Amino acid sequence: TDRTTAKRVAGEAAVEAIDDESVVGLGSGSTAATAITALGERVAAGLAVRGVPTSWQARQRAREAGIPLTDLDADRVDIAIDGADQVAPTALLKGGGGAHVREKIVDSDAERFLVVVDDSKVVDAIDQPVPLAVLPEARRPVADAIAALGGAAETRMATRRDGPVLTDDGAIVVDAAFGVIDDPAALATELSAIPGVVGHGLFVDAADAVYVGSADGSVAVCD
Ligand code: DER
Repeated sequence: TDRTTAKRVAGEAAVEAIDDESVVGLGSGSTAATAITALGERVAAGLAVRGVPTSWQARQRAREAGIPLTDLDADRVDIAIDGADQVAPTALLKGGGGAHVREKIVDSDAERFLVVVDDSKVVDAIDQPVPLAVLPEARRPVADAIAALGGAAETRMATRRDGPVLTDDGAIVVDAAFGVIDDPAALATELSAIPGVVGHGLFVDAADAVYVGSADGSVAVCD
């Protein structure tokens, strides 16, 4: 589909920015997956890199792509490539895949953080619910705190098992709807302060460059 082409060309373009001997943060989601595939092809052609996966899924994809793996104890990340659900001028919204806790750790450790998206993700302001990663026993107090901030909290329920979606670290995902978010930095600070919230999907001033792919196969790089 058009979205598939747009995602693929964005991922492939970002991978061209990776230098030999780099430690690469490997993002989660379908757009980052195209970057992992493209990186695997460069590894097969002789590029020497080590990857730090941001999720169980990214690790499996990296292994299938033949990318040697490392971790944050052994290496600092030189460049991270990751997707996003929305890209606004000063913030990203992430967490559609529930990988945002490890993604934020890896993406923020990176010297350079490249975001790869199809053009449907670029917005003037974030207006989708913000995914929170929440310790299960804190669900109700966190929901109350979200309400006190003027938001509406909804626990993300799984479709293929009874019960909630669980992150790789065993947290539940609570989607907090605030409508249009005019000041993502302020909201990010408030969300981080809620006891029991171990991560949220607002990445403020995080991206060093955004690769925006389109259905016609073109890529715009905004940095
Ligand atoms: O979970 C995330 O933050 C991912 O980056 C994700 O939401 C983007 O997924 P997509 O590239 O499959 O749209």
